[in-house]
Amino acid sequence: MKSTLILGIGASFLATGIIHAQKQQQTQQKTPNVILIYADDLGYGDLECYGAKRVQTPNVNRLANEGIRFTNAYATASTSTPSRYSMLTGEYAWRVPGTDIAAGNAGMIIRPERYTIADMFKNAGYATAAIGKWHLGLGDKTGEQDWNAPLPTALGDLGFDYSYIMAATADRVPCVFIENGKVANYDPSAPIEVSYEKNFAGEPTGRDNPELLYNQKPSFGHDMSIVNGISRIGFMRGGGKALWKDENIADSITTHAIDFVRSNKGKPFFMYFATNDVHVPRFPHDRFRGKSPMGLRGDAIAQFDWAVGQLMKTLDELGLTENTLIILSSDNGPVVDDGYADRAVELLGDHKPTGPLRGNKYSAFEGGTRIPAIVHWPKEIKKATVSDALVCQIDWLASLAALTNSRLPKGSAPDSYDYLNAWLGKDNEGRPWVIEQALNRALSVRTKDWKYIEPSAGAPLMPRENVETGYSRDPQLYDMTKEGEQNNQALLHPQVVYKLQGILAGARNK
Ligand code: NG6
Ligand code: CA
Repeated sequence: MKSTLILGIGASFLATGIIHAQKQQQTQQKTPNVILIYADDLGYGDLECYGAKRVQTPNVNRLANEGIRFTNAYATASTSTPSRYSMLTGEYAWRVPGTDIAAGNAGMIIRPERYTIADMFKNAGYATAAIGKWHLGLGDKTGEQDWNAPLPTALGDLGFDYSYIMAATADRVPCVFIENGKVANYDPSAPIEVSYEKNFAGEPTGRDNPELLYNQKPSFGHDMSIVNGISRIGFMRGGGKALWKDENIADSITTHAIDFVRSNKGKPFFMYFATNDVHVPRFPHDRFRGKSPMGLRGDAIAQFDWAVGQLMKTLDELGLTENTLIILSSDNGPVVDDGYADRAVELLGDHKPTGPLRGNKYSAFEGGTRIPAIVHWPKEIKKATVSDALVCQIDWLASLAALTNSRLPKGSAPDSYDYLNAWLGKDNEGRPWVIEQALNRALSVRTKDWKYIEPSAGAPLMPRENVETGYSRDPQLYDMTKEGEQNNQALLHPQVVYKLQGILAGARNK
């Protein structure tokens, strides 16, 4: 009797202990949820908290006011595919052939065996998702996808439990969402065919049938298949009910992101939320038309901000805001005319998409790769901090692995280092150097004081985009403590050039 009583008390004590521990785990779950909000072509000067005056971005302002805003944060490249490749794998894209701007029918660029940031989170017990723009290929081989069947190589192989993505960009076919490796809302009455080589017999194109372009016309390029009254890059036929409507892309991906958060509110989750905004064709929903005096480009920024607000609202409602680490950034710098006649140039006014920086998307100059970056994690970081630390997206993998106490497999993420303290505002230095990749694969290296751009072939101007590339056959050295990239000082400081060339050579030969 006595012993039973003791046993009974012991058991109930034990049970209370377990319940208590479970509760604690729920309320004090140590490792936070992680959301990467990855905008497309959003520039250093495109947000109010970075000085924009002609567009309002209240939801991003909130993240900056409650978190850390970085002034020296970098994407690894000035275009999408290499930036995303590097960010998700922790390996510089310039080490790997076939990582330049991908066609919509490219095969999967990140091979299934490669360790990704999603693998890391999955192994750490997180639910994982990729939602929005993908642009890293799908299926086993370029051009050989059967879009009417499950794709053999998709994001499930890369550590993402759930995915709802656009295969490439909004201006590239196929114009359908892919959910867990299958076309979403697949329409069996309209089988999908895709080619980047030739048109399908009898199908109209933007070049031959401009009268069919009822939503937007190209300013250059983008004159192949017509979907939703907008001509694109590449040819496609079919799709039917599965074809997206450009005005609903932000709504679709935001809704799927919210659903993912809601259905995983009880466990830690990692979500890569990659918006289509503000890439071309810019075609925001009617609700955002006229939100800025800058026309569709400004309205697309407002739409991006709205999507951020919807996510925040969901986290607030679920009580998850406090322990969710949000990193908001962009894949590369901005460009104003990227090939559609959306009046972005005419309506720009005195808005400066790159803020004070020279160059744009595609460039070796800072405008190509220095991007907005904001970190929000109320539980751990100081409010309204501005950090000048030198940081790069290549380090997200190793830094977030440190956060989750993950050990990375040998040989994985070779270029990613743990700069968690810099990303959380606890270290104001960050990296000793950052490497930036331009469209022509020229590399630059930035230190706190200097920027070196290696010599490369290529025109100094992309005339259609009106973009200064920063390409030159001469080595370029700029003093970053003063005027930015204005006066080439390479001849004045040969020893600095030598040192920075050494950093590049060291990274290349690693
Ligand atoms: C360019 C496209 C541009 C954009 C870019 C990729 C033309 C004329 N230009 O080739 O519109 O799609 O590729 O942008 O086709 S990125 O942000 O995805 O890298
Ligand atoms: Ca981009």
